[in-house]
This record gives sequence, C-alpha cells and structure tokens, in this order.
Amino acid sequence: MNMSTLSLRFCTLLLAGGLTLAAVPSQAHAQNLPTQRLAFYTTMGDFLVEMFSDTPIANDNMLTYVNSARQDGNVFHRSVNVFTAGVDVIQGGAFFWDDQTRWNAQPTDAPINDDSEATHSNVFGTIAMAENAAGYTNQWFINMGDNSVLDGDFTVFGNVTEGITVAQNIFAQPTVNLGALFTDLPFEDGKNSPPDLVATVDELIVVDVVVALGDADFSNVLNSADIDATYAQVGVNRGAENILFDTDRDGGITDQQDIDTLVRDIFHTEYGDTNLDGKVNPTDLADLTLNWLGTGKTWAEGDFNGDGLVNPTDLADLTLNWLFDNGAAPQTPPATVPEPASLALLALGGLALIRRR
Ligand SMILES: [Ca+2]
Ligand SMILES: [Ca+2]
Ligand SMILES: [Ca+2]
Ligand SMILES: [Ca+2]
Repeated sequence: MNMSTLSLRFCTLLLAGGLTLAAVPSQAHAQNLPTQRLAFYTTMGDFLVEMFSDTPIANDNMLTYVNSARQDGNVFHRSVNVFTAGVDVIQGGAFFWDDQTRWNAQPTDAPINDDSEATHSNVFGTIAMAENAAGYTNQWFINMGDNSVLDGDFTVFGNVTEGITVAQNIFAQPTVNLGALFTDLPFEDGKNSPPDLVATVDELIVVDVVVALGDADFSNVLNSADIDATYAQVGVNRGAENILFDTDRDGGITDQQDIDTLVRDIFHTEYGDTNLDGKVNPTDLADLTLNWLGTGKTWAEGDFNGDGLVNPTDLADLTLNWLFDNGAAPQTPPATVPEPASLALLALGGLALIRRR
C-alpha cells in the first residue's frame, strides 16, 4: 500500500467514523508537567540548574515563582566573597530595576518552610534558598566556593549542572556599595558609569528569564507549543549555551534529535501524544483526525514531524506508539475506547508505514 492509497483509505474511514471521532473531547493542550531542571538566561550568559529530588518544598516554591514570571528580570543584587563576608556567594531572585521607577521588589508569597536543610552541603556550584526578613520566599544564592559553614541554615536545593563558568564570570565582576539592600551590588565591568549610581538597567547583571527546561516558547508552561518552537529552530546553530533548543547538547545545533529528547526526556511521552498527557490514545487520534491533510498545523494538531502537514507520516508516529502510557496519573477522565474503524486504520498504518526515525 502506498501513501496515497493509505490516504484515500483513511479519508474513507474518516467519512465512516469521523463524526464519532470528532465527538471525542479534546483536552487542553497545556500540561504543567513536573520538571527538575531550570534554565537561567542572564545578560552575561546562560546556566542550567538541576534541582534535587529530596527538596520538594524548595523546588515547588521555586517553580511557583518561575511559572508566574516572578524570577524574570531580577538582578544579581549581591555578590560577596570569603574575604569580605566569609562566604563566596552570588544572590538574586528578589529585585528588579525599572529605569523610571528604579528599584522594585518582586511580589512574594507567604514564606515557606525549609526542607532537608542539612542534607546537602553548600559546596561550590550548588544553589540554595536565601532568607530575607520574612523567611524563605523568592531569593536564592549560588555557592561560588565551599560555603559549608552555612550548612544547616539554608536549604540547598540544586546544582548548577551547566554553565558554571557563567556564574563564575558574574562572581568575578566588581561590586559597589549603594547602601541599604545593595551594599555589594555587582556590575558588569566597564558598563557602570558613573560607578556608584545606577542609571539604566543595562548597567546591572540581570536574570532575563528563568524557565523550566523545555519551555522553548517562554510561556511558563510546558506545552506542545514548545515542540513547535523547537522545530522552528531546526538547522539553527545558537552556540554552546543553547540550552532550550539543543536539548541533546551536541554543540548548539538544533535537529530532530533535540525534538526527540524534548518529547521523551523532558515531556516523558511519545510521538502521537497530542495533548501531552503521557498517553497515546483515541483522544490524540481524534486530534490528528480532525486535522487530517491540513496544512499549517501544530504538534497539538497532529503534525508530529514539524513540517506543517498532517499526513500519513504523522499517522505512522501515532500508530507505532498506539496505547503508549507513561504511567502518570490521569489528568482528565479516562479516554473512550477506540471505535473499530480507528483500530483497523491503525493496524493498516502500522503495517504500511515505515517510521522515519
Ligand atoms: Ca511553553
Ligand atoms: Ca542538538
Ligand atoms: Ca494523549
Ligand atoms: Ca507532518
């Protein structure tokens, strides 16, 4: 059976069973999936934080601020070293600068408890919750040396697993004393003029955005739009610090392997799962069916290979992963049982089509 024959057969089946398929409710195409990795994009480069699995309170707290964009645009407001403060630390998460309103504090939620504070040591390259007057809220610091003297006082919740040289470079910048909360404010060397005042945000070291790894469209939710955004980068080489689009870390080039990594390692699902609920089932087939032979379609609409078309190649992906289930707790009511016509179609597709990967 060639492709056009299959297409014809599929259309025939659609005519027979499409109305039933169309009646299957489509789930929202946005799942806020758990992640343990956060990408920090700063004005001096990017780094990746992997959160520990045994610090759920601190992790959830961090994700709450990340997913509400309250970790975006904040400055590194404190940089101290062992000679002046007894510890080597760069700190941020709480304050942003606006050229009109000047210093602003990010809104915070109620303080959290700390968890497993003595489990992880404040060694070089770790990240910990910082405490302000209210307790643990949105501030964090990166240990730029062995700060084990702090152990027991702060929850160390992760490691900088990539881009530690970026953090080291930030740590190496000069600081000025602006008093109050900014007695050790780092500037990117050469950009501060005059050195003891802030005139524009360009003089500060800013964390432009923090996102969960995989959130390639910076929407603060992991969803199928991230796959589309990554497909849009295929063939582009964004360099070694390409955290979001080079998910397999092969040197900055975005290709199909990165899409595979995104789908499998980050979203923990397979091709065909249009709604990213961890299952390939009739709901996903309904999405593909509704967009069959359409153009300009998205991953959520059944275009699994990112070419904009929903056609037999995409059906093959769905077919080969049919009834895949990653075991995650269901987020919606159970899907309906596939109708006979759909099963016949899937069987045909599985036999006739060769997977592209
Ligand atoms: Ca997203
Ligand atoms: Ca790559
Ligand atoms: Ca699904
Ligand atoms: Ca396609």
